[in-house]
Amino acid sequence: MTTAAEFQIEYLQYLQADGKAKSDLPSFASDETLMVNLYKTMVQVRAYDTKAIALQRTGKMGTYASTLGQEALSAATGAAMQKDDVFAPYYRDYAAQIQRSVSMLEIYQYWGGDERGNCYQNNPHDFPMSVPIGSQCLHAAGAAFAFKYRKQNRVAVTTIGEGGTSEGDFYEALNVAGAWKLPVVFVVNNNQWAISVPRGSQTACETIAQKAIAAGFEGIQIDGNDIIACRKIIGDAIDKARRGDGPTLVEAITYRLCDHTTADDASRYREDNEVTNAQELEPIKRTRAYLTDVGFWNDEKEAALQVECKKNVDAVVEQYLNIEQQPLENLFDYHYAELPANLVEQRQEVIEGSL
Ligand SMILES: Cc1ncc(C[n+]2csc(CCOP(=O)(O)OP(=O)(O)O)c2C)c(N)n1
Repeated sequence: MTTAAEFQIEYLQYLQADGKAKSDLPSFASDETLMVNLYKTMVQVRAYDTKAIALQRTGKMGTYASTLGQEALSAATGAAMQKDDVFAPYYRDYAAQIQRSVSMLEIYQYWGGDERGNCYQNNPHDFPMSVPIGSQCLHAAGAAFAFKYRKQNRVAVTTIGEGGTSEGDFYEALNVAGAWKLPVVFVVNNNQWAISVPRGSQTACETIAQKAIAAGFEGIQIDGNDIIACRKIIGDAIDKARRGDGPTLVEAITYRLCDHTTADDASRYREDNEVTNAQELEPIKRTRAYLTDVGFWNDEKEAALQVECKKNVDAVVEQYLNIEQQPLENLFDYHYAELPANLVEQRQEVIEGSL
């Protein structure tokens, strides 16, 4: 017998848990503005995220999906994209969305059950965050096909959890991306849990990254708590797609430090010590240690940033709580370009108060 095919999956980490560099860093790691902005985005999102949970707990928001502990991956994804690219995110990518001019208010509105939050005022191209798991990968592949067909120099980026990579939609998107060499990047947030299903029971695949190999393109695994590895590899994958060299799958190893959503209680299915251990690896502490080490950051700057982030969030909360409510019939207004006759009837009944 001979070997029909061979492959290997590379793993990349630059920053260790203590923020010290493991190997030579890419040149952007010494760009103070770039690195500090990434950090600021992460800290802002954490403040925003903490407040969202408080709003839900006090009955002022519907179910909310926290991004706690996964901020580096999302911040790097947003920073690596260009304005004209298209983002098809799942529901933990606030750090990327905010950098792409989606407002914190719009995200609060969305989770508050207000569909106007999905109609981004300052970003007409990106997709709303996808809750139907896996569907966003097909949207991204479709957008990437359009870019290629129109000969536009744009890239589609999509994000998904590791559990979502068991979905048919995910494999179909990968297949077409590989077959047509589309300018698309698949970023997998492997946060170890899909609600209560652990990574080990999710798939027999040794890595999620190798799923790309079956579709004929490169998959790479990175430390998703390492802002430098995330920015470097996602940036390279986007550049590659833009050059016409096809798709990439980036599997980022993170940990979901939060419950799945506010409707979940993760303490019922995972051990406390697993979470405590994962906290040691979390990205904000690590990035701050790096920035402090290289002289870009200090306690004074941190204190000022915390005040600024809180002020920003308070202002958004104020707007959110005072936003004009939608009329009930609005329930019917966002699903169809043209409402079917039976729903037109029901909508009227809601207006008349008879439903
Ligand atoms: C098509 C579909 N099936 C099931 C669900 C219910 N559901 C919501 S989140 C989730 C788990 C997703 O886990 P993962 O993809 O690992 O992402 P994570 O939430 O952990 O970031 C499931 C099964 C859904 N939203 N859509």
